[in-house]
Amino acid sequence: MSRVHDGSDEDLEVGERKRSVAGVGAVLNSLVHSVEQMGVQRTALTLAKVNQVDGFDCPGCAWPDPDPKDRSPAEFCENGSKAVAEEATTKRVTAAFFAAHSIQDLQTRSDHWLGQQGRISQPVIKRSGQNFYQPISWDDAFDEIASRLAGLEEANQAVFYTSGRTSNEAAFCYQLLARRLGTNNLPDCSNMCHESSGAALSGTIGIGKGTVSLHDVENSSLLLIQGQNPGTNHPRMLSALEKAKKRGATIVSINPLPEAGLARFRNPQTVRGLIGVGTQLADHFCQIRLSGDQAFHQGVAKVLLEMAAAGRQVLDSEFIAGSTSGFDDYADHIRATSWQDIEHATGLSCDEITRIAKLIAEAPSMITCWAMGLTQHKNSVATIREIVNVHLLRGMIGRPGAGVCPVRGHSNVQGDRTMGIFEQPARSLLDALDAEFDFTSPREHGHDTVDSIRAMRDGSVRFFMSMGGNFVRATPDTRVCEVALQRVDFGVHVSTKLNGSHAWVGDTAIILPPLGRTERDLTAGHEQFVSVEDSMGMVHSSRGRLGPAGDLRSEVEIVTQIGQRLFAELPWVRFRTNYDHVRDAIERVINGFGDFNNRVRQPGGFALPNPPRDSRTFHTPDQKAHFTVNPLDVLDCPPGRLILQTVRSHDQYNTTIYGMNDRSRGIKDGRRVVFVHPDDLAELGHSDGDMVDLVSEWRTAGGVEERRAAGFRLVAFDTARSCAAAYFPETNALVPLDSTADVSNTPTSQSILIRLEPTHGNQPVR
Ligand SMILES: Nc1nc2c(c(=O)[nH]1)N[C@H]1C(S)=C(S)[C@@H](COP(=O)(O)OP(=O)(O)OC[C@H]3O[C@@H](n4cnc5c(=O)[nH]c(N)nc54)[C@H](O)[C@@H]3O)O[C@H]1N2
Ligand SMILES: Nc1nc2c(c(=O)[nH]1)N[C@H]1C(S)=C(S)[C@@H](COP(=O)(O)OP(=O)(O)OC[C@H]3O[C@@H](n4cnc5c(=O)[nH]c(N)nc54)[C@H](O)[C@@H]3O)O[C@H]1N2
Ligand SMILES: [Mo]
Repeated sequence: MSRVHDGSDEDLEVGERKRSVAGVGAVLNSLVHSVEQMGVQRTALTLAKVNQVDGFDCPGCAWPDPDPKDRSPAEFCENGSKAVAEEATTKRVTAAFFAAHSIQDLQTRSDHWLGQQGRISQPVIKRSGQNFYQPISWDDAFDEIASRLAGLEEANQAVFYTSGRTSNEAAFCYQLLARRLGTNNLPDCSNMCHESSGAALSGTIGIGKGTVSLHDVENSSLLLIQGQNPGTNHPRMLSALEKAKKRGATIVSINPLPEAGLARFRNPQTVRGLIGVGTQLADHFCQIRLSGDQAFHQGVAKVLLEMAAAGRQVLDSEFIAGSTSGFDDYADHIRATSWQDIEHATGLSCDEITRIAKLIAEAPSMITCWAMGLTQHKNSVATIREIVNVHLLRGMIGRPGAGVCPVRGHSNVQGDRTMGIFEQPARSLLDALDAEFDFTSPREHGHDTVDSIRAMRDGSVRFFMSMGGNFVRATPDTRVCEVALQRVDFGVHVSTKLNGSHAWVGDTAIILPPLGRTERDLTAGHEQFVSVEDSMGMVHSSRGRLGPAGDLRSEVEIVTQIGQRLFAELPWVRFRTNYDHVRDAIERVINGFGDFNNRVRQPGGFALPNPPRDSRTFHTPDQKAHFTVNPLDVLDCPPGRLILQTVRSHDQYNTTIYGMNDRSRGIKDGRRVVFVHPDDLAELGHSDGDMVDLVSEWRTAGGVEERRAAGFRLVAFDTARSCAAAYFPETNALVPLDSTADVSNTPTSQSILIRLEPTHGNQPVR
C-alpha cells in the first residue's frame, strides 16, 4: 500500500531521469494503483469499459479515440487508468469524516491527503457560524441554493464555474440556469488552459478549435510537438505519433525540457513495446527558452520568405492569394525582425531554426501540436497567431495530414465551450437560446476566472458555484484566492472528491456529490447516458456501469432541480426525465448538432462541422484566413534570477495528486523540487540538493511585489538555461493574479520571474 502523504517531503529521493516512457513499468504502475483503489474484480470490470463504444469516456484527457474498428480492447493508458481508479475507488467520505474534521482542520491538509479519503457519499452543509460540515437532504440543499439565488440583489452577484469534465447535457442546463438568472458569469478551467488558443484561432481562422482529425495526425509527414508533454498528459497520443513515425513522419520536439515520452516510446499495447527498446519518436529536439516560441515561428517565417525570394517554391501562393488576407504587412514585419532578437528570445541559433524551417519548407504535410507550454505566457495569443501564420504561408490547413492542433486537457473541456460555457458568448448563441426558451439572456460579458477572483475579493460577487474542479488550488495567487472565496456568502461545490476548495469557504457552503463517469445513471428511474466532445470535435456517448458511491445525483439532475425551483416555466423536469429532451434542445440551439439523438447513438459518434478542415473555408468577417502582425515580445531574465514554469508530474491530474513520484523525471516520494540547469545553479552559488525558498518578483507601478513558496529541493536538470521548472499547484502561490496573457487573460503560469533564497522555517503542508 502506498502511504497517504501529509505534504512534507522527508523521504524525497532524486534519481536519473528516464530516457523512455511506458513499457512494462507503465502497465505495472497502473495495475498496482487501480487494484489499491478498487480491488481486483472492480479493476477488471471497469478498465474493460474505458473508451469502448458501449462504455464510458475516460475522465483523463481529451485525446480522441480511434475509429471503433481500430480500437484496442485496452484503449486506455497508465494515467487514464489512474484517473478511473481515483473515481472508482471503494474508499468513502461519510458523515463521520465530516464530524471529525473541522474546516480549520481541512485547511491544513494536502490535496493528496484530501483526495485519498475517497468518494464523497452524501450532501453536506456548513452553516453560518459553524466549523463543521454536516449532512443535509438533497431536497433541503436544493431549496437552500434556490432561495439564496432568488435573494441576490442582482444576477451578476453570482458566479458559476465549470471544470472540463461536465457532460454536454449538464453543461447546457447549467449555462441555461445562469443566463435565465441573468448573468454571463460562467468562468471555466479553459480560462486557465487553452483560452489563448481559442482567442488566437477564432480571430485568424474563424473557429476556436483545432483543424485536424486523428487520421490526419497518423498520416502527417511532419509534426511539431511544442510546449507539450504527451508522455505524461496525453499518453495515447504517443500511439498516434508512433503510427505516423512508422509511415515516415518526421517529429520535432520544441521544449525547454527533454521530455522522456517524446524521446522514446515503448507502446504497452505491443510486445515489442512491452519488452523491447520501443520507438524513437522525436527526430529533432530544440531546447527552447521559456516563452521563446513566438520568436521561433518568426524565425521560421524569415527563412521561408528568404527561400521564396531566392526563387524556391515554398509558399502556397495560390492559397495565399485566394483564401487569406494581410500577407504583405505580415511579410514586411517578419523581414524587419532581427535574427539577433530571435536568437536571444529562443536561446537557439539561426542555424538550428533554419534547419527546422527547411524541414517545414519540404514537408508535403505538417501539423503543429501544442498545450500548456504555449498558452500560459504573456505572449501566448501572439505565439499561436505566429503558428497560424507559418501554416498559412505553406497552405498547411484544410488538407489531409495538415493543420493546427491545440491538444485539450480535460475530457470534455471543448464540449463545455460548445455548449455555451463562456463568459463572452457569441450573439448567435444567445439569440438561439432566447428563441428556444422565450426569455432575453444577458448580452453583457461576464467574469472569467481571474475577474471572478477579483470580484469575490472586492465583494461584488456573493454566490459561488463550482461544477467540478478545485478552484482555490487551480487558480493563481493562492493566498489571494483563499481569502476571496472566504468572502462569499454562499458556496456550492458539486464534487466527486474532497479538495482544498472545500476548506476555503465563506459563511455557508454546500457540497453536492454527483455521479461520476464510471457510474450508471438511473435518473428518473431508467438508464440514461451523456455525451462529450473530444479535442478533435468528435461527439460521442458515455455510459457508466458501476453502482453509485453513495447517495448521489447526476449533474443534470442537480442543475435541473435548482432550475425548477427558480424558473418553473422552463422544461427542467422534462430534461431530467429523459436526457434526449436536453439533446433535442441542444440540436435547436447549437450549430452542428442536427439529428443529435440519432447520431450520438452511432458507434464512435459523429464529427462537428469544422469549416477550415471540411472545406477550407474561414468564417471570419471577410471569409478569409488572416495573417497577423505580432510585435516580438521577449521575456528577459535579469541577472541572479530565473524564469519558472509550472508543470505536471507523472502522478497527478491537475490538482488531484495520485502519488508522490515523477518516474520520468527521476523523482520519488516528494513534490517540492525545483529543476534548474547545473550552470545556473553554479552561477547562482547553489548546489544540487540545497533547500531553497522560491520568491517571485512582480513589477508594478507601485514597486516590486514578492510572493514566497517555501522549502524546495534544488535538482540539477537538463533544462534550458535560466529556465526553471516546478510542479503546480504548489507553485500557484507565486503567480500574481494580475500577471496574465494579453487578450486571453490566462494566468502566466509558465513564465514566473523568481529568485532563490536559502530556506528558513518549516515547509508548509500545502
Ligand atoms: N496524467 C495527466 N493528464 C493530463 C493532465 C494531468 O494533470 N495529468 N492534465 C490535463 C489538462 S487539464 C491539460 S491542459 C493537459 C496539459 O498537458 P501539458 O501541456 O502537456 O502539461 P504540462 O505538464 O503543463 O506540460 C507543459 C509542457 O510545456 C513545456 N513548456 C513550458 N513552457 C514552455 C515554453 O515556453 N515553450 C515550449 N516550447 N515549451 C514549454 C514544459 O516543459 C512541458 O513539457 O493535460 C491533460 N492531461
Ligand atoms: N500553476 C499552474 N496552474 C494551473 C495550470 C498549470 O499548468 N500551472 N493548469 C491549469 C489548467 S490547464 C487547468 S484545466 C486547471 C484545472 O482546474 P480544475 O478543473 O478546477 O481542477 P481539477 O484539479 O481538474 O479538479 C479536480 C476536482 O474535480 C472534481 N471532480 C472530478 N471528477 C468530477 C466529476 O465527474 N464531476 C464533478 N462534479 N466533479 C468532479 C473533484 O472534486 C476533484 O477534486 O488548472 C489550471 N491551473
Ligand atoms: Mo487544462
